[in-house]
Parts: sequence; structure tokens; C-alpha cells
Amino acid sequence: MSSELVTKYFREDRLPHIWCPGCGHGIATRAVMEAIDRLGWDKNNTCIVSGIGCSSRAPGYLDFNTLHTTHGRALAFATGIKLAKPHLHVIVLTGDGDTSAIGGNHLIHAARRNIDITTVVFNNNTYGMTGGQYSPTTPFHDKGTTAPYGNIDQPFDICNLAQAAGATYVARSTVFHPKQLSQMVEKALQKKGFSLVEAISSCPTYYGRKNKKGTAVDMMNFLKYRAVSQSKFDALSPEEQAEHVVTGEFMNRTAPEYTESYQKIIDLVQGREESK
Ligand SMILES: Cc1ncc(C[n+]2csc(CCOP(=O)(O)OP(=O)(O)O)c2C)c(N)n1
Ligand code: SF4
Repeated sequence: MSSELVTKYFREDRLPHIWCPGCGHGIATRAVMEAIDRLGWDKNNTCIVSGIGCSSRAPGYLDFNTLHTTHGRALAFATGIKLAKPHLHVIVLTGDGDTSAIGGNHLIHAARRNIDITTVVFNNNTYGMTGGQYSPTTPFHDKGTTAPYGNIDQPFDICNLAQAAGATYVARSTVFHPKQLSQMVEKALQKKGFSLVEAISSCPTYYGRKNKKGTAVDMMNFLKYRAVSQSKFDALSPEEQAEHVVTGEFMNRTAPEYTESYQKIIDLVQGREESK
């Protein structure tokens, strides 16, 4: 992390961070900070919200208006903030467990409403903070402390889920590709509506160890190998596809935004707008 970004955006009294050596979450956090820096957003008008998890530690380190909420509830809190103060930029930094397991319903409904919140999911395919239990994104057959013989649940594709639910910007990259990741976050931040960027991250401490993925560097190299474009993915056999993940932009559209629609109702009730 360049010292300039740290000085500008981090609560230096909260450092050093407690992420393990080789954890991908710091890279994802930096990608978000770089995007905010390029946009020149005012920290006082930006609110960053998380649930609980290693990924959800991020807002604690960041010198913005931040909320470290209950596990799975980041989007519920963020929705309240955005409705009360629509002028604020609201960002959710969350884990795959936080957002697609306990918080899965909030994700679906935030996307369906198309509320102007950007969610960045740090997806390390496991519950890092609580010791490596399998999550809804753990690949089929991979191991976790709660799946010692291999996961038999079909994993969620968080991007497909957000898209199907109604999000207006959806993209995926990895922490091996921080530039691409940061550019996607920048586009997501500018989108009026619900946007989601999935950052495939790495947890060498639990997921890597349980699944014999080698060192933290081996895991980063695996991300490089794993990430392919849609066209490359389509040309692979089903067995090969199981080893890879598609990165890129999946959705970029315009749709009515929730707080604006809500304001129209307020205007109507208060007699400032005609009923349609
Ligand atoms: C209501 C509730 N249930 C469970 C927990 C325990 N808990 C804390 S973090 C966590 C999982 C975190 O996993 P994830 O969101 O994937 O983030 P990561 O730590 O992997 O970054 C769980 C189950 C909790 N704090 N609160
Ligand atoms: S347990 Fe995993 S996710 Fe948590 S800080 Fe360590 S490497 Fe990162």
C-alpha cells in the first residue's frame, strides 16, 4: 500500500492490521481506496459499511464514516443510511459468508430495489474469521472445517445472483488483478443503482491449508490461472470449467433508483408532485 494512500484514507492509529500474511483482503481494500481516490470523493460524504468477518475488518481501518455492523446485516444498515441520507455515497465491504449466507436475503432485496449502494464482496470461498467453515461459494468437493470430506452443496455464483435479482452493475475480478478490480469498483461507484463487484480473494490460513493450495504465493498464482474471460471459459470442457472462474463485466444497465422513486412518493404525499 503506498504511504500516500495510507495517510489519506487509513486510520493509522488502527494499524498494523490483523489480516494474516498473504491474505488477499488488503489488496481488495486498496483497490477500493484507489477507485475512491481517482473519483476524488469527499470522505465526509462517503459511508463504508460492513458486517462481521475478516473482510469486514476493512472499514475499521478506513478513515471515513464507517459502520461495523452485525454479521450478515451490512446491506440492511446500508439501506437505512441511504434512505435517510440519499446524498451520501454508501459502500458495503463484505465477505462471501456475510453477503450470501446469513445476509443472502438482504443482497437479493437490495438488488431488487436497485438502491444506490456499491457492494464489494471479498470472496475467499470460506469463513475466514471463524476458522474455515464452508460457505455458499466454496467450490464443489472442496473442504472446510464443516465439510471435512468435501463440500456437496452446489456453490452460488454471486454475480449471477445479483444480476438475476436486479442489480444494475455487476462485475468480477480477483486480487491477482488489482488494476482491473479497481477499475470495476470505480465504475460500480459511479453507477446510480445497486452495483456489485466480486473480488475473488484468498485465505491461505484456512481455505488454502484445508485444500492443500500451497503457499500464499501459490494461491495468488492459482488466481492468475483460474481467472478467464467468458469466451475462453465457453471453449473449456466441463471438467476444465470447474477449475476456472469468469472475470469481467456482466451487467451495466440503467434502471429507476430506489431512493429517487421513494422521494417521488414523499413529494406526492406532501403535494409537490401530481399522481401518475
Ligand atoms: C449472527 C452471527 N452469526 C455468526 C457469527 C460468527 N461469524 C463471524 S464472522 C463469520 C463468517 C465470516 O465469513 P465471511 O463473511 O466469508 O468473511 P471472511 O472472514 O471469510 O472474510 C461468522 C459465521 C456472528 N458473528 N454473528
Ligand atoms: S483467516 Fe484467512 S481471511 Fe482471515 S485474515 Fe487470515 S488469511 Fe485473511
